[in-house]
Amino acid sequence: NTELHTNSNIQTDSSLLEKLKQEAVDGLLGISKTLPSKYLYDEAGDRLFQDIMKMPEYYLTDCELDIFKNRTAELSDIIIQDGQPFDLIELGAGDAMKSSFLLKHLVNEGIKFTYRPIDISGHILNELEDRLGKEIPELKIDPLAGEYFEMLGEATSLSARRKVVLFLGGNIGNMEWKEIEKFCLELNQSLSQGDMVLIGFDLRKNPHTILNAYNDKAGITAAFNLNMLTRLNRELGADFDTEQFQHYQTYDPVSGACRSYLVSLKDQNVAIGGTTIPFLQNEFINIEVSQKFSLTEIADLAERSGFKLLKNIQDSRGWFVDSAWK
Ligand code: AVJ
Repeated sequence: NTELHTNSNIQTDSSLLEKLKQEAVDGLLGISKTLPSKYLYDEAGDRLFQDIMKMPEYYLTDCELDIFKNRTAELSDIIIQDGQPFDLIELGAGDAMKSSFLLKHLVNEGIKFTYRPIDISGHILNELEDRLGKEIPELKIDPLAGEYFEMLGEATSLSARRKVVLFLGGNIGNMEWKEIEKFCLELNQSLSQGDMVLIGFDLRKNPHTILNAYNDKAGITAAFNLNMLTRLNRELGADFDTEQFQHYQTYDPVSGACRSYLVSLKDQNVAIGGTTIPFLQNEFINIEVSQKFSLTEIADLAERSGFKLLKNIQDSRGWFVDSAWK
């Protein structure tokens, strides 16, 4: 079984590189240039995101940590349900900093479950498996490297047990609204009766608080975004001059969308995977959206995608919510 996983992961790695090339070139050839934000997370990107999470301005991690540290019993009560063994699947697990509090609690209670972290970054999954193996030796862990739904399908074919899917960190906000709706519908369709999801949403709040979290003075977020270009240089042999692109951040309280862009500082050509991409001065690349939500929007979304909202658990400031749906 372990062997089978290793093999399928190696295959996934080379097809992921092909996909990176295709998606990057397609995004840059469009009328409005864009790059998929999931590609921010290479090894350097993972490290820069760790730095972002340590910034005082970046409240999201503290909020969800507050929930996972202080409301652990409530979280596990919702998740355990009938007491039968289940699979705890985490989409975009990253370093599992928040979920590890829940994992420890479940293990301490003697609950039978397998933790299946799914992440696009095989690198971070290896580190995670090593670390959790030491921190929680009794934990059954079985990582899957790749895209969410492909790996969710794989997880379904590996076992018929009840599934609890974690999608934390406000990662759902990295999609446009249409994609969010499609994602939730697809999630609902790939699950069975009795399965459930726990989704972390960053809530609407003072616009200054939100903008500051993505526009830090030290320039860590800027470096995080510019690293995407460095990654394309390294992995696809592109020739972006990162000095000639500038980070620009916006938050629109009407739509709740917080967006980051890289602005070209001059007319320039960039070669990428055999294609030349022309940039005009001040032309921008759309890098990332971080959507912010109201509780009403979340309840509507659950209902429209066929879920029943079980419970909302918020941090003490009411800035973030983990929403449990069945
Ligand atoms: C990891 C998607 C939750 O959108 O807040 C942080 C990524 N981008 N700063 C977010 C991010 C810039 C982050 N998520």
